[in-house]
Amino acid sequence: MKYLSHTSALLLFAAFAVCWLWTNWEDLGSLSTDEMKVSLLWSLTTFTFGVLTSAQSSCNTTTSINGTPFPSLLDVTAEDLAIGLESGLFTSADLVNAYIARISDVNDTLRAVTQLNPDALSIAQRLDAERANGVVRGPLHGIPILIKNNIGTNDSMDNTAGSYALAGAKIPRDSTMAAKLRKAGAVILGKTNLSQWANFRSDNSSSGWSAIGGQVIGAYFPEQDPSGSSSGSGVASSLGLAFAALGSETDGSIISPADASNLVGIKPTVGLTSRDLVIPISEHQDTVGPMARTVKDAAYILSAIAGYSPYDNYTSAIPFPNHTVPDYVAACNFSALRGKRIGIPRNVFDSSDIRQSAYGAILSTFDNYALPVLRAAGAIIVENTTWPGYDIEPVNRTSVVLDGDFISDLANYLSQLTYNPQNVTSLSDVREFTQSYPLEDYPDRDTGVWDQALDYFHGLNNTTPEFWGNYTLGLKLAGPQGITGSMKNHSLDALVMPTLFASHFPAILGSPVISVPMGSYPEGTEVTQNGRGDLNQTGVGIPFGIAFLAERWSEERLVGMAYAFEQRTMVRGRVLPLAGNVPSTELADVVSLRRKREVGL
Ligand SMILES: *[C@@H]1O[C@H](CO)[C@@H](O)[C@H](O)[C@H]1NC(C)=O
Ligand SMILES: *[C@@H]1O[C@H](CO)[C@@H](O)[C@H](O)[C@H]1NC(C)=O
Ligand SMILES: *[C@@H]1O[C@H](CO)[C@@H](O)[C@H](O)[C@H]1NC(C)=O
Ligand SMILES: *[C@@H]1O[C@H](CO)[C@@H](O)[C@H](O)[C@H]1NC(C)=O
Ligand SMILES: *[C@@H]1O[C@H](CO)[C@@H](O)[C@H](O)[C@H]1NC(C)=O
Ligand SMILES: *[C@@H]1O[C@H](CO)[C@@H](O)[C@H](O)[C@H]1NC(C)=O
Ligand SMILES: *[C@@H]1O[C@H](CO)[C@@H](O)[C@H](O)[C@H]1NC(C)=O
Ligand SMILES: *[C@@H]1O[C@H](CO)[C@@H](O)[C@H](O)[C@H]1NC(C)=O
Ligand SMILES: *[C@@H]1O[C@H](CO)[C@@H](O)[C@H](O)[C@H]1NC(C)=O
Ligand SMILES: *[C@@H]1O[C@H](CO)[C@@H](O)[C@H](O)[C@H]1NC(C)=O
Ligand SMILES: *[C@@H]1O[C@H](CO)[C@@H](O)[C@H](O)[C@H]1NC(C)=O
Ligand SMILES: CC(=O)N[C@H]1CO[C@H](CO)[C@@H](O)[C@@H]1O
Repeated sequence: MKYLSHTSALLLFAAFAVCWLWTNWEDLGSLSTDEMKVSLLWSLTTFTFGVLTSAQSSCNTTTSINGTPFPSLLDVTAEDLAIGLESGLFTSADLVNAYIARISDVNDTLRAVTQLNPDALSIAQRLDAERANGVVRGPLHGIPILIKNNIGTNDSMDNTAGSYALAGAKIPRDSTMAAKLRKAGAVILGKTNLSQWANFRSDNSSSGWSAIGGQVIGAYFPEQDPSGSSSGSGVASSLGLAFAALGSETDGSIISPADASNLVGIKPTVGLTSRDLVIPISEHQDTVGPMARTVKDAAYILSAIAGYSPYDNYTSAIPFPNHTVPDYVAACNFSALRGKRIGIPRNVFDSSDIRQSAYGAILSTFDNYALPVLRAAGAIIVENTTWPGYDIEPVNRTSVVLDGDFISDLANYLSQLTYNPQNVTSLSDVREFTQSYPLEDYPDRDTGVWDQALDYFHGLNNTTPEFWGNYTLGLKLAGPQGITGSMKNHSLDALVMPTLFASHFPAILGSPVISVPMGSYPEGTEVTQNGRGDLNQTGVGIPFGIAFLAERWSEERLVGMAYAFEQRTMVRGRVLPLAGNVPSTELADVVSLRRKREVGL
């Protein structure tokens, strides 16, 4: 951008000079030789000055080299990166080096990345060599991506969910997610910090805190709560510490940090993406999805990671023929909202209490900005498509399901470890370790969630009758009395609501949600803190999003609508992180260093 403005200045100057010569050409003929000399000298001087200032500014900027513009890593898209890689402007190795430098630019303050992949550079070099030989695996070839530190890789990196109980543990192979990313040519750059155990441990912790990774901080406000549990993935993707990141969601863990970090988050249908060798909470609710800066970038990633996995039988429910998945990138269509009937489940989020709280700004942005945009794009807004089930969900119903699953699914995950340094095989083992290992910050950060699972619901797991009773009740509430019921009754194509309130019913039903940036807290917003009182949850400039949701397997339709909304609003470009949190290293820095090294300077 900076470079372009210098180019424009130069072009303007040149045009001005041509005009001047054109209009003064005849006069020039009548001038004396001395006058002509002075005049030409003047033109030459100003022109040279123009060239020099322009050249100097383009040297000073970190976005171009000798006039060749580089895309800004804060906002670069998959398509920009592919063009740069294909044209040889930069290599995948340059990208890895640039992103590693950007990670260290903000490492000490934001703690978004827990671990770098020591093999990232050699993997990138191998992918560069493939490209040089004419092999391009796909649109993500050579593009660095970060993954949440609960998605397993069989390499030098740990897979810990932020817990010392799993430090050093090894898995038998790459998780399906990691394998699919590698197959698509993406470079797994590192692991992102997260709310420990995906926020399934303590009643007194904070989003984005883990014993191993420390506290992630959001980039848009001092001590901003990054939300969770894919907190590091959110901050890293938002600041361009990689092209994008993978998160995982059980109830809000992709869309909430996407909300707080001005990102697009896709929480896929449970079963569309494999949970194989992902440290679990709940097989009935967990899902892995992209957190990216644009809908199309998220769609590129979703296309790469979606699909059948022999290691996760929930993926065998994918309804598309022959283990294929839709082309989510092709679904990005500017006209996708035209004629669509979109409902609003007001009873889930609209109350005078919320309107009078700091969250009121979200509701007014939703009503006064987002809904008019949707209408102008041709959508038919169906007001108040209430979800009766939302108001009658019994207390602790969700806990019974998540606790029951966690007890069974964690034991199953631990049984697959090929190296288990702490010999933990059950939730009881993990609790015992956590309560006795000083760096786990117990008892200040308690183990309340596990205490409920093990003590209050003594004997629970996901085969017991109480589990099934609560699980099937949830499906009724979130389905016929919620998402699918309201869609059927009002012939809807989708539902929308502020992201902050959107996760719960899709979590229960296993249905998808896409969050897109919608705005940020305005001047005058009260600063409020998280439950623990150590992070700021609301404050001027903190971003928030709008969520698009529908029935299971409806991602293709939702991607279209989310894209159509994004293209008309482009909120991400207007809501900026605090300047001090933006990493300074850009591609041009890395490329010019490499070129100097190559010519032996
Ligand atoms: C992050 O900071 C820590 C402590 O200052 C340092 O040990 C580590 O190497 C840094 N990581 C990166 C990726 O720069
Ligand atoms: C997992 O990593 C180990 C150590 O590098 C290697 O020996 C093993 O073959 C890998 N497993 C698979 C399935 O790639
Ligand atoms: C997956 O396997 C479990 C246990 O064998 C079974 O109960 C469940 O119905 C299967 N799910 C799907 C989607 O096939
Ligand atoms: C699915 O695969 C089978 C066997 O390879 C093929 O005959 C059939 O045409 C495919 N169907 C679709 C819809 O692609
Ligand atoms: C929404 O519908 C419910 C039930 O039909 C009704 O009680 C409520 O007043 C409506 N709210 C709005 C904002 O229209
Ligand atoms: C785990 O078990 C192994 C084998 O029984 C043993 O050698 C090791 O000391 C145990 N580690 C811990 C932390 O208990
Ligand atoms: C919760 O954390 C806060 C902040 O560290 C601490 O002051 C408080 O004592 C903790 N509460 C419990 C019940 O441990
Ligand atoms: C929910 O669980 C907690 C324990 O975690 C318990 O104290 C509370 O009584 C339960 N509530 C209901 C309504 O069962
Ligand atoms: C689940 O609980 C049942 C009943 O208490 C028990 O028989 C079974 O072994 C448990 N299964 C697991 C995986 O813990
Ligand atoms: C849900 O679980 C609780 C606690 O175990 C149990 O008392 C209740 O009956 C269950 N509900 C259903 C609908 O099965
Ligand atoms: C919250 O924001 C205020 C004002 O910007 C700042 O002074 C404070 O350090 C932040 N953190 C907390 C935990 O209040
Ligand atoms: C790569 C990175 O940022 N790692 C940091 C994550 O947080 C821990 C704890 O604060 C640091 O020690 C790491 O350096």
